[in-house]
Amino acid sequence: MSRLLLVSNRLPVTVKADKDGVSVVRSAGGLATGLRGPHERSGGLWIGWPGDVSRLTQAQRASVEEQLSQQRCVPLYLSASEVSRFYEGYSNQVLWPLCHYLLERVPRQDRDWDVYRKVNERFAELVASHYQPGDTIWVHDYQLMLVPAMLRARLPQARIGFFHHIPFPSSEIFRTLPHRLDLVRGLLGADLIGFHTLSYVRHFASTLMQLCGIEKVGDRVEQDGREVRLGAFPMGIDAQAFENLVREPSVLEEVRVHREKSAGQRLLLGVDRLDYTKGIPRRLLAVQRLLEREPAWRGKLRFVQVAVPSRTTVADYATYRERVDELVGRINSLYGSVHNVPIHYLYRSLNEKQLSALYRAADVMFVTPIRDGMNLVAKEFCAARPDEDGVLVLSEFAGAADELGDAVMVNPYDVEGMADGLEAALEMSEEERRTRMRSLRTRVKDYDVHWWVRSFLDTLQSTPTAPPRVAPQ
Ligand code: ADQ
Repeated sequence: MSRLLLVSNRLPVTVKADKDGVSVVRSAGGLATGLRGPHERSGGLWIGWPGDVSRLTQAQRASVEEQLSQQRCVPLYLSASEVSRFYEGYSNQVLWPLCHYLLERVPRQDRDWDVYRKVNERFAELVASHYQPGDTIWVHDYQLMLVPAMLRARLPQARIGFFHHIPFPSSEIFRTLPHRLDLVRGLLGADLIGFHTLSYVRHFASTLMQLCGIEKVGDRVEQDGREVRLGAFPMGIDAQAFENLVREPSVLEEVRVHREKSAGQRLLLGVDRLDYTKGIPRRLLAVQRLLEREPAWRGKLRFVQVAVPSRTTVADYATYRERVDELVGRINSLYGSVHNVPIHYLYRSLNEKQLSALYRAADVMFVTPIRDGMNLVAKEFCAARPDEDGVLVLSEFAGAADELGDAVMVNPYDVEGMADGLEAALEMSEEERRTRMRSLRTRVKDYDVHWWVRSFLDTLQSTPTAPPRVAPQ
């Protein structure tokens, strides 16, 4: 196995400082878990931003560096202005809404491109300085779309992969970006460009045909005498870990408490980052609509919506939060009683055990993003159901919909249709619930995060590297 250099905007760690000193704690996220094995086995490095360390003393900073290096992580520090313009600015206020088809959220002034380019350049420089011949480089996500070509310029022979974690939109959307061509050329520096679904591959292929004048693009394209491969690699989760968690006695005890609290009621669950792509307001409206048109369900539904605070310094997220708060208040005031309310809204993060207990206790999991690259929550819910019960209601605009065909599929733009889907889920027979859940679980377990890492890296390893350059005579 060749040495793996992983590159992502954030390192898979959190730096925690308290009176006892600083510690660098590994993150539990899907990407971190899936890549941990190959990262350690290959003796490679993970390069990225460790988060804000500006308040640390010199000595604390040195301790962070030491701990990072023990975990084979290489930090790239971002200044406050880079965080605001590269991360919050171009990445999260331009590329994020655009790739999720929300053109009206993209600022009219094209401001932060220069810093996006500059930070991508800094990443490429740092990666190149750690590169050894024979290494495999794997770059992740939309914050670093220019890095592959910047690396190719520095390391013509390197084997470079890129994975795009969010949707790649229709070429008609993508072409509205003033810097569309730079971004596409940035990606084409890679040997393999991976997406979650075939339709994202197709959108990228039509973008190439439209912007670069390439006549026909299949699963590979010629670029500067090199072959660039495109492929769909749907990301999975660590299914076994979720299954193990929900068999733990402490988790089962929490499941029992949730069920007791919902006695006589059905437990519906929503779990998301508080992000405008996740479709929380429309989901709330669908619950409201069901209560409005079917009085029999009033007092019988307990909808727990957990939203983890996210990108809180971006103005659009603050407005979105107010909208969700307002809707929850309105629905509860309309359909609550002195004894209970239909919506239980938690604005916080939960740990894995709390999350798994909720997944396992829920009757219906409501995952209704208006667009989502994949959506791992939908898969986590299935993995957490070894009892083979529970119904997944899933947006057809989540990448996961391609794989999880046994969910109750809904269009998140159709509130009435979502209320129908919710009702169908609530009324589904036990036999049908089990048949659907069994098949969902098979898919989630067979195509887990380890499969995803293996299939991407195997394909990348099999791509021909650039032919050696012949030095001029
Ligand atoms: P995200 O948009 O963050 O990821 P998702 O795939 O659902 O979306 O992953 C969210 C993760 O955060 C899940 O592992 C979930 O358990 C956790 N989480 C969510 N709410 C939580 C809460 N309240 N408390 C604790 N944990 C919570 C991006 C893309 C997705 C793509 C992934 C991976 O937007 O489409 O699936 O990357 O490629």
